[in-house]
Amino acid sequence: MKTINYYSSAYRTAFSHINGVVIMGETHAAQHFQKLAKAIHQDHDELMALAAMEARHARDFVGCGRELGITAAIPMARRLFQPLHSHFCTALKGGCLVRPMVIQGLIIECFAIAAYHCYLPVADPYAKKITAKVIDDEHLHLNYAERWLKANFAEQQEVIAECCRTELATTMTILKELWQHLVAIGIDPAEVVAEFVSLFNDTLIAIGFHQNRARAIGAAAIAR
Ligand code: Y39
Ligand code: FE
Ligand code: FE
Ligand code: FE
Repeated sequence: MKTINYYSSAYRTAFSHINGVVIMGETHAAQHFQKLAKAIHQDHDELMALAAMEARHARDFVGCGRELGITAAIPMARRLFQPLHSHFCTALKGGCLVRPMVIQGLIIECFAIAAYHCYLPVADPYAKKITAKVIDDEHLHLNYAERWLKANFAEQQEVIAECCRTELATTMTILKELWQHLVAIGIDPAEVVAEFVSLFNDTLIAIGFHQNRARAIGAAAIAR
């Protein structure tokens, strides 16, 4: 295991950008689950509980920056998440639940789990404890979306597939823009991509896609 100097200026600049993306992502995630709670009455309380976890994550990751004496770079993060967030909001306003569920519950959650998992071995001791707990929560969020999409799979599979094609491309753009910052904090971005594609593939199969179609959806995401 290589040693990381959490106090080098290269580490701190990169961490500031990654920390900004994480805080922005968690803040959006909290809003997204609140909006879903309003739209899916039968699951209101469960979704509000997930929203509360996301708000907690945002606060906890602010604490990770504070611990290192680093301020998050928010403007870049806001720009990176803007497309996913606006696609989420536009679909929901148009009365669609499937797309918002795919964007937040499948794509963003799989991205979070893959990225946080790759971050764990290179995190400072304070952030490591927090990240480990956060990962457990993210699995609950993914699990909720998996159940919901599985129950709606028969009527919605084409919408789900199309939404994955569009939004996976959006997500890969975020990852590409973060590439050098990830490298600078000790994460191999190619490993994040590999873990993401693998987890996403398993999730597509769990909600009802046949193996070949699941693999094709994932392959299209990384081909661009
Ligand atoms: O469901 C969630 O909590 C997702 C919002 C969070 C997204 C996190 C995005 C992570 C990007 C790179 C992190 C490298 C450690
Ligand atoms: Fe979270
Ligand atoms: Fe909005
Ligand atoms: Fe989450």
